[in-house]
Amino acid sequence: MSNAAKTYPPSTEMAEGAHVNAAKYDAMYKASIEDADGFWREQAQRVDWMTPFTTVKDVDFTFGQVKINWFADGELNVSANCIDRHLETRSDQTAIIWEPDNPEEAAQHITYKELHAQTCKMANILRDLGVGKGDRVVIYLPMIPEAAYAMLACARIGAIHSIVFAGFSPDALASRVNGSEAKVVITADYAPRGGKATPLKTNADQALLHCKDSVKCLVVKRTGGQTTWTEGRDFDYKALAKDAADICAPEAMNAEDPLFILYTSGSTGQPKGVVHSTGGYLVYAAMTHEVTFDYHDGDVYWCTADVGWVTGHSYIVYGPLANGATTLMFEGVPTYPDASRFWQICEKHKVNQFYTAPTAIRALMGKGAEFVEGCDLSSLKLLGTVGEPINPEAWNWYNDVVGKGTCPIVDTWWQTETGGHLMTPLPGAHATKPGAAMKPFFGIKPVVLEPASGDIIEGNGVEGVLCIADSWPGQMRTVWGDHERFEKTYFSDYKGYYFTGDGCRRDEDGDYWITGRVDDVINVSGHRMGTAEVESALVAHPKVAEAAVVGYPHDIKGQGIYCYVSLMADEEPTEELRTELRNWVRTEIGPIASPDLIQWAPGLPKTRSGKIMRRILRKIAENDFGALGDTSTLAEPEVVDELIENRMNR
Ligand code: 6R9
Repeated sequence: MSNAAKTYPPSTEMAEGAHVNAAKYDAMYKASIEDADGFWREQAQRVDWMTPFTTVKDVDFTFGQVKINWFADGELNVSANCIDRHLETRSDQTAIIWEPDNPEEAAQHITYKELHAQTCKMANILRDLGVGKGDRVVIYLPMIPEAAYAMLACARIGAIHSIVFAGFSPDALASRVNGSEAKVVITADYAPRGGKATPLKTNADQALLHCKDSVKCLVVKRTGGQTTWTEGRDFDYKALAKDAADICAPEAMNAEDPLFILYTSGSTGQPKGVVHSTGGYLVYAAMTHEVTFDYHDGDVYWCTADVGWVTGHSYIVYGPLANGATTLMFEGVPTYPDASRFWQICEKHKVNQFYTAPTAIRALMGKGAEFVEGCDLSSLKLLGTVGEPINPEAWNWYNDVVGKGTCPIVDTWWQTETGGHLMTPLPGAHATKPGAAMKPFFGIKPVVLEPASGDIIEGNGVEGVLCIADSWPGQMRTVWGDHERFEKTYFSDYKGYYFTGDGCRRDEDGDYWITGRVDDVINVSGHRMGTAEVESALVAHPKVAEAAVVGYPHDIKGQGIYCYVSLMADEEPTEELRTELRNWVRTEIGPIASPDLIQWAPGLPKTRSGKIMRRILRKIAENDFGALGDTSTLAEPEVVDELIENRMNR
């Protein structure tokens, strides 16, 4: 990418009307770094406190004694902040617009008053099922309003939710129910998506076979389709909601009490439970939602993510609702019934801010501009992207075809761990460049480090690994049940810093570009996947002796999953076995982990100490084997020639 990328300055209208313009950004950023306490003390007033805090920040990034506390002696309730405090002025305003999978089915407009009643009902039902403050609840739901009610109901009674993406397998669900020792799983009979319906309850039934008998199952009947029922364990949500009281007093929670756990992939081992706090998280989600998307009262805002991912937590539910926004929730997929669905919805609900992922943009770009051009997109004011680096071609299409050159694009870089945006251009303050995350958000101190030495690289026109030098309120607090793993993952490689796992470039102008993961995490359609997870699924198959998994460039998904598989002696490498392995991984983890390419590997390139040389496997998968680099430490160099000869990505 050239350093002289084209830049798109904010329009005069944006610069004048936005919450933050260039001068304000500079002054606020300076204040946020020089006086973090003062800055966040003021920003924390955007939420209502039941007990005001006296201390703001109490943080130590020293490996071995990491602690992160924000507003630690304050008390608040997230559900009351997202609902109750708006009732005086917004009770009849739409809080959630729900657009079902099937466009023939009616959309729902849920007002703040209704959201209050539904959340209270759900909260009372959970209490009746024995859930109390600090207990865990796993949510395994499609994109239906009940997902938001469930999240807010947990927050209301002080229970900690852990959402499992509805596309995950029964095995993945079971391991998260057990890992968090949840008391209740909330699921639906079926999950309609793209005209098909996933039998979620059947998946939950299978998962619960591997969980404690005491775990209860609350079932939202979305389609009314047939399911099996275990009396005493399964409860019909809609039947219970009819009689449940629609008021429920919100619990006073400490700012540092966990709000939720969200499992995410890392470079080693099984997914870890990222823990987010109540106070700091909400302040940060609310502020970033308002400022990054320049959300104004009366706007209709739509984030296309699933609530199973962090983006859905912060930018469908908590951030927007804390701000009293109207947030759209979509059950379906961008290409059903056809590739104009997103734009139909924008037209139908007069969406003002639209936030999606590069993989969706690329897929829709491939279908042609005519699907966009038939729709009236004049309501759009701003576009956003998240999840992976966006290639300039997709950025330009988004800008020209969707935004008609009049909508700023905010390319928001952040992570499950960060709770909210860490780097993004602000629409009224910064010029944008296709593919750049541009500027740090308030309070964020990015540092670029030399990968090997960990030395700080100063100046512009430089590249290295990206760390953050100090805490921000939305930062994760720990790994559920394993604080040591938290410290080791994020604070041990580069002492004194939070290590993001991403590489980055600071260009000649001092603007930031994320270059992708520097660890063994791959990004498939914006979904994080640890190569170790796919490998351990593969080697769990009786015919597989060894497996190594790497990412390779994929036109639509960003990265595809490339597997090198060594079979047990006497096993035949057949097409049927390939299909079997693909299906195996889908059932072990979920369809998003489905291998794209499986290469039979009689041997894997290893060092003499037995370490698989992934660098070489990555190059072969990228079809870039001319540049294999140093292979002198290989135990058997000839296995490389064999792998190149039979490579799958030509
Ligand atoms: C929010 C979310 C985090 C990883 C992150 C990075 C990649 C996310 C990006 C981006 C370039 C962006 N990523 N946003 N890369 N530009 N705007 O996606 O969280 O699922 O935890 O993934 O995604 O590699 O480290 P999560």
